[in-house]
Amino acid sequence: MKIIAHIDMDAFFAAVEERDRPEIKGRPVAVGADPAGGNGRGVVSTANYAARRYGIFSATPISKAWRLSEKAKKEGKPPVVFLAVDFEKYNKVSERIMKIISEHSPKVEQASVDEAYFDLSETGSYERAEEICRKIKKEIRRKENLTASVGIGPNKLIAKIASGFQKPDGLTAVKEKDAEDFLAEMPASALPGVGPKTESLLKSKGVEKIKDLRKFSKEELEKMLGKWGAGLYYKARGLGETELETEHEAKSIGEQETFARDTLAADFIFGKMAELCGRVFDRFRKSGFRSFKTVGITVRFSDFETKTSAHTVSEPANSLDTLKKETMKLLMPYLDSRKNPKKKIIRLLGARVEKLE
Ligand code: TTP
Ligand code: MG
Repeated sequence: MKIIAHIDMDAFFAAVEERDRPEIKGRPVAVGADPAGGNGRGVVSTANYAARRYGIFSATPISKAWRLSEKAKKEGKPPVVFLAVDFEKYNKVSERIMKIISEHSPKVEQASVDEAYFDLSETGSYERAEEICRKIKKEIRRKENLTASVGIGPNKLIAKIASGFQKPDGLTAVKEKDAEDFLAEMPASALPGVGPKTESLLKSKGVEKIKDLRKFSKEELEKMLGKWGAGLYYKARGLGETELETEHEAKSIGEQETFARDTLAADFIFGKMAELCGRVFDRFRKSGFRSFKTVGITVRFSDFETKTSAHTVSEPANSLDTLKKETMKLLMPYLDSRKNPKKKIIRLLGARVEKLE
């Protein structure tokens, strides 16, 4: 059983500043561009929860944030404390938080400065996974004096939506059997990738909630939204990726070779590609990695135009055969009109494997 967790720090930049400046405790805070007395350009990076009650959020124009603060002041409420962004400081805090998480999970994928996915499958139960998440939250509070919200689920999609479900300082676990119900009443925009544009298109088709999306077939969604629509079909049912992309996996092993003479002779090119695959596979075998999921090629034409293609296989692979087969499939279109309509001759070929585990 897969158990994936997602952690997201609460009002991250603002929370760090509040922690470091006891004098502003309890005040609304906006971290971002200089408001310059209402004439500032740029936007708010983030606002703490008190400032959010004034209508100030990430990406709110700083001039508007200033107006909202002035308005609050007139109403006798505390004005907003405006602070500049200190990336260096937040990055250091972020590193320490990631370290805490990695001490409790064998596999961590940092997704942004304040969020990460981590694998808790080894715990074997949701109860034990929750326990570990409570420990992580406690440790972050003790060591960094900050709060985080955590979600636990059968995949990254559910974990992420669950972490946002009870903010701030939340912990929400959604088991696989409950995932569909958990999503049903949420707005379609709760699904990652559904921005304002898609949202209004969906509304015009009568889709408000995630459960409304389930009335459409995969093909209908694809027609409506393009290739990406098929993904939404699965997301609406709570299905998502379970493999985390750790830095380890982001590594790749590749080989390339410039030909002695530029050519478009298929025999020669396929022969070279087979040779490159052999070299890549040799290094892969010696690397200690056990599988690869993505195969990629590079083609440089005689005019130095350089193209790359990659394909991710559905199951982790570990054979030279798969590597050869996939690179040949990627290579073929460069030998004919599909990707080489001007019949340009080739000067260099490369092959690589990625997403190593
Ligand atoms: P988020 O996790 O999206 O926001 P947050 O941590 O401030 O608040 P929440 O409690 O809702 O999670 O983003 C993390 C940090 O990234 C945020 O503190 C500031 C920065 N950020 C920007 O600079 N611009 C943006 O538009 C967003 C969304 C975030
Ligand atoms: Mg956050």
